[in-house]
Amino acid sequence: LTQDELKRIAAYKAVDFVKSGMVLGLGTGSTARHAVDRIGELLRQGKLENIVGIPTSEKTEEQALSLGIPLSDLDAHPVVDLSIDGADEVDPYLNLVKGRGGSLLREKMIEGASKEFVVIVDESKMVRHIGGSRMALPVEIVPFCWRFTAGKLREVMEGYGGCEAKLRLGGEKGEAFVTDNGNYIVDMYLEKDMGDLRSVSDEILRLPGVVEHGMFLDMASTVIIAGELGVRIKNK
Ligand code: DER
Repeated sequence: LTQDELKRIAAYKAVDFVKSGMVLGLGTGSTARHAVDRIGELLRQGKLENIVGIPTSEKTEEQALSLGIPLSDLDAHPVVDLSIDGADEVDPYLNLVKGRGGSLLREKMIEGASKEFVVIVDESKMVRHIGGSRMALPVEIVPFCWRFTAGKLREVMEGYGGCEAKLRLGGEKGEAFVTDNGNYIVDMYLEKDMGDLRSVSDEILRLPGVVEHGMFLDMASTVIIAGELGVRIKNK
């Protein structure tokens, strides 16, 4: 099975949790894309009705619109019944790293407002400790004096084993990547396991130029893991 087939298997399994009448948080990324496709298909087949989707990115909004999924937002629905989204890393306590697609702020707002948050991954995303895999831990920051804020992030992380902090670049001219919210992203590459995730999170969020980071601590209620040997469902 290819990685994308595993992602689709996990995504379809998560859509089994969807009931007619639900307000759904629609995730962003290559795994969540399969879940949104599946929801659109079931709506078209009449197997699901009265669904309202809350997209976590402009990209997902476009996909959902093309599928005819009725859309709304958190202002109209401050409580979401169920969110389905991918993740970049999942630890044994269901803490996540997300945001390598750049949508972490809207994802965290919508998934934080959800009664249930089902994470869908292929088995390659499972880790012992989040942030330790030399992959990026994304932090959304305001563009104003971004070098200052990146420097402050490096300072904070000195206390947690140190990190490299790199501005995420987009476009062909190598200019800064800009999020749906008009902000920048600094990708932090950590030297070693951060240890106390909650205190790292609090220290990062206290920096004035920081908007949000990609650690989703104690937020997921279920993770669906698709692997070569089948699909596992792990609850909080
Ligand atoms: O950027 C994001 O938050 C995505 O949801 C990411 O965490 C998972 O993306 P993938 O399904 O394409 O691996």
